[in-house]
Amino acid sequence: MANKSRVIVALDCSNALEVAEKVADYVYAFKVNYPLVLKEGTEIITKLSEFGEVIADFKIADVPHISSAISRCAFEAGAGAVIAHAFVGSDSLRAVVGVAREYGGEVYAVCELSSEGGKEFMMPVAEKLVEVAVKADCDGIVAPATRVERISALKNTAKSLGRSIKVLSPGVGAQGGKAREALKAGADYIIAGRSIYTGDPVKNIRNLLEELKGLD
Ligand code: NUP
Repeated sequence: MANKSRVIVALDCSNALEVAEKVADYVYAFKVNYPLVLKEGTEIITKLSEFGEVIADFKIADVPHISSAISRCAFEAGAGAVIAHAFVGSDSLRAVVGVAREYGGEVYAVCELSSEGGKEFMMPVAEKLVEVAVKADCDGIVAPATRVERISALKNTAKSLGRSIKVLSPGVGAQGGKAREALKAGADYIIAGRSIYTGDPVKNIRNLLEELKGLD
């Protein structure tokens, strides 16, 4: 992926292409989710890929052959990475990684959701989910910017298994997480949606990058 900044913009807005064009020079990648793709079709991934790398956040969580098929749709459309759920277990995750490798793509596994509900079922088993992700050879995990201590805990879990994995961290801005804190806690990239695309996206992302100045 291009290495322009450590910000991934979640394009959960109807004017995704317009926003992407405006902020392309400031972002590491774009992330698309179901609301946009269900409305616009996977062609939106192809169109967005002209402005930068696209991560398809389909939170893939099915039996292996269906998880593979979903991943293939994303990569065929031009995605550079997909997000899958780790809780489905090693077989599905391995299937997704297998498809990703055919396309030279990456897989990130959700280990703990950033929302409050993420504490109910995921948090108690998140370390175990990191282990599943590492063993399935995922490129990284998704961990919450809303609870930055969990970013360091989960990254350290991977390290203790002998793998240095990338951490994508959503929950910045509208969900209350602080980008700088998330990066300091060990996130490699932060994901921000509403706090960028609401209002003036260029002004918003410039302000965010200003906040992050001085971090490597
Ligand atoms: O734990 C997660 N939390 C989260 O918000 C995992 C995610 N993939 N996301 C996604 O990040 C969510 O689906 C949305 O696309 C984006 C956050 O958007 P915002 O809260 O910054 O607007």
